[in-house]
Amino acid sequence: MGTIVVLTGAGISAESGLGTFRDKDGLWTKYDLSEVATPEGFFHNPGLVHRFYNARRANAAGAEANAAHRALARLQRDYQGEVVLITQNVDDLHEQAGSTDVIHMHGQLSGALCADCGARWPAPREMQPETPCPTCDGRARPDIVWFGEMPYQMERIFDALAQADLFVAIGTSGTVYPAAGFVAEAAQNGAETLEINLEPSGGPFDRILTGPASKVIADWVDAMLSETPGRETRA
Ligand code: BJW
Repeated sequence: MGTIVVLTGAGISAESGLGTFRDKDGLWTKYDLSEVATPEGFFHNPGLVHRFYNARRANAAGAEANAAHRALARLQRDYQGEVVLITQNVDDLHEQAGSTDVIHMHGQLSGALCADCGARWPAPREMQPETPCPTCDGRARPDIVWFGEMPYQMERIFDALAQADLFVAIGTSGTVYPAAGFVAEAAQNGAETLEINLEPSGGPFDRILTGPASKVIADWVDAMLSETPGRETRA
């Protein structure tokens, strides 16, 4: 028992048909990240950025949670200790699988944010440069954390990393900070660290399980729940 902190990345949604960023055929092989994932890119060409995120929103709307998302929801529900779920993903597949209180540190496709007054509201299916902020009539942007911006809920994340007995990174290449630094932070605080990935990212983990998330996470969750016999509430 204890506190498990799980960090997920694009790899967990890959088997749901959502592309990763840095794999072969990943999004950053087709788009220039400085054009679509920075505030400067948005101010320079808001139409391009809206088209990029409108397409991502449409893809995500058609995607279904996979066995990996469902296994993590089962862990959150049945594990007797605390499970803190942090995702870098902007889709809602963890929630679709039944997870609650997910920390979306890089924002969500379902949200809109005013670039002028900071108001937030549910994103329409399609946003355009002309989409007005309902509060101040200013410029609407996707509620996504771009390069150079501060990820969300960092205080809560660092509190969780300080409490962690086990830190697990799933399907993330460990190239984007601050998320890439969580493993070192958790280890420094005394947590055991585990990576689950198709292939090792090269990060400083104590243990690594390789293979597709849908299979490896389901097996790992089974093992975690069977370590505390009699405490699992559902088969
Ligand atoms: C599978 C699988 C399967 C595939 N099963 N696995 C120099 C040094 C250090 C830092 C910086 C620096 N220069 C600039 C920075 C900071 C910058 C940064 O880190 N840059 C690096 C590129 C160097 N970071 C920032 O600007 C962040 N803000 C910030 O730092 O604020 C200051 C701060 C200071 C101190 C404390 C706190 C804050 C903001 C970063 C915003 C990232 N935004 C993006 C795009 C927006 C979201 C979106 O459009 O979706 O977020 S970039 C993109 O990368 C996206 C992702 O969330 C993020 C991480 O990607 P992820 O998830 O790891 O995906 P991939 O594709 O890289 O990897 C997929 C993995 O899955 C692979 O490992 C596969 O093997 C695996 N896989 N199939 C299991 N079936």
